[in-house]
Amino acid sequence: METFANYINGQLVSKKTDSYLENANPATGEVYSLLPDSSSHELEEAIRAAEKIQPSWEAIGVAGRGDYLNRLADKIESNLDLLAAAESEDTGKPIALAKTLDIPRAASNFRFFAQAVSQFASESHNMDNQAINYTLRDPLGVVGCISPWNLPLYLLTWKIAPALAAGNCVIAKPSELAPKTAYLLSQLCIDIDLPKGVLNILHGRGSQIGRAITQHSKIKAISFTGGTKTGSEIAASAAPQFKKLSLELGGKNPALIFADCNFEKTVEGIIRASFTNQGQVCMCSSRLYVEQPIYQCFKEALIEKAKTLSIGDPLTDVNLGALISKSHQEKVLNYIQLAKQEGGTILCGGQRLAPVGRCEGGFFITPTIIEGLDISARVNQEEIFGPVVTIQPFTSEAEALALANGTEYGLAATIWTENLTRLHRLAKQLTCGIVWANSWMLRDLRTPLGGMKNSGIGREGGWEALRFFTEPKNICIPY
Ligand code: TXE
Repeated sequence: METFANYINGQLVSKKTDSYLENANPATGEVYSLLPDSSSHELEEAIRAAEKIQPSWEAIGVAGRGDYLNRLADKIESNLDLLAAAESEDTGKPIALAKTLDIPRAASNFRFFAQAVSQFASESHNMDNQAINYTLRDPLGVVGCISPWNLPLYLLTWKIAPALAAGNCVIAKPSELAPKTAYLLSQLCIDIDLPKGVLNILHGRGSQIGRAITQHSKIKAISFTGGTKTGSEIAASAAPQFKKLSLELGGKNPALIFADCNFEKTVEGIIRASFTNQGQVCMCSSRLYVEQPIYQCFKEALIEKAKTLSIGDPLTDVNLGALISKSHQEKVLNYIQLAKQEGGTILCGGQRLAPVGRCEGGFFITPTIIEGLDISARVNQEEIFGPVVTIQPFTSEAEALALANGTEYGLAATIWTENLTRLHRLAKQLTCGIVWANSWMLRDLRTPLGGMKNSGIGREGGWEALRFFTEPKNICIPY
């Protein structure tokens, strides 16, 4: 059995007591590793180390910090196979996806922010020739980064890279459901001699170590990606201390498909947007709205394509792997049952799958398309976070827009049309943080990423992330 350790003050620290959590491989259902069930004791140690080193981490300047981040990126790239295999083992995702998306993106996160911080500038304002104002942007000190299980290393590094680049020291908590690549990252930090205490990685339960991080008075900001319910708990516990908060939460993302779309390209795009990573990406499309004239043929083409998707052992060449856990599989299956009770028709999929062989005990669900549900149905309102989409026709642009905006979430939307004027018109009116036209998950790391309404507050990416992880101070000097 593999046993992971925390990374505190530059060292791998095993728990002294026997309080460890079990970690399963979702593709087989078997427990294969143990992780520390950390508590406030470990947190205090990590905060002491982070506070001690922070002034010198800030003092080495952007070039010095960028150098460390670039070295981490190099290490991630040279360990691509190891990290991709670990991510697949921990999450059940196809290894090819980990190799082409998760791990390369983790390296890019470090490279991007190493460079971005060297260009990060503050404004100055000439005040009618009376005075000059300029803004200093200092690091916050010690910050907390809490990340989920769906894109483990990708999202962990998306937070720690800008935090470190801006001169902060970090207490990071990866998801207890997918801790392995974070543990491997600590080893890479040791390999590059990252100064002790700059980054600390504490494993364990959200309700214990996660909560302790959000409540600790020495932690000045929390960057969190995860479920909306958890986000609201974090907001409530951080508010009395006026901590800075960036919350990237759930989504119920619409796809608006117009009759003038590029049909083939749209079918391909919607399949990818719906089922990548078993639908466990907060940006995944989950509500498909199709213009009436092409509804029937689009639906048929989509079902046909969904049925060709291969699903099974993530170490083989498959389109879909396993869902993260047994309880998550149950949750998704319950939503499929609920869809039937709410009057929906399952057009394809909707079943638990038990592949023969090694993955017999894994948590698989076939790609599912559901028709006939009203916008008010719970299945159309609540985040399912699995390979499940609903499909419905619309007859006018106004109706499409009302449906798209008709949930409490506001993360991402896609619009599929060749009409540029319509595209601009709709994009402006959608109440969400990101709109993709004729594409999905095309990501430029300079752009703001985040959601409106129950999808969170704040934005990550580019200058937004560097602004979040710094405190602006205005200096006013009369001429
Ligand atoms: O996420 P949690 P869960 C959605 C998705 C999923 C649902 C629940 O719908 O079904 O959330 O998933 C830590 N204080 N998303 O329960 O609990 C936790 O340990 C501090 C959307 O797995 O939000 C983990 O590290 N931290 C999503 C992280 O929060 C706490 C990605 C996320 O876990 C905590 C994942 C607490 N009180 C799930 N409780 C997205 N937006 O991409 C938990 N944590």
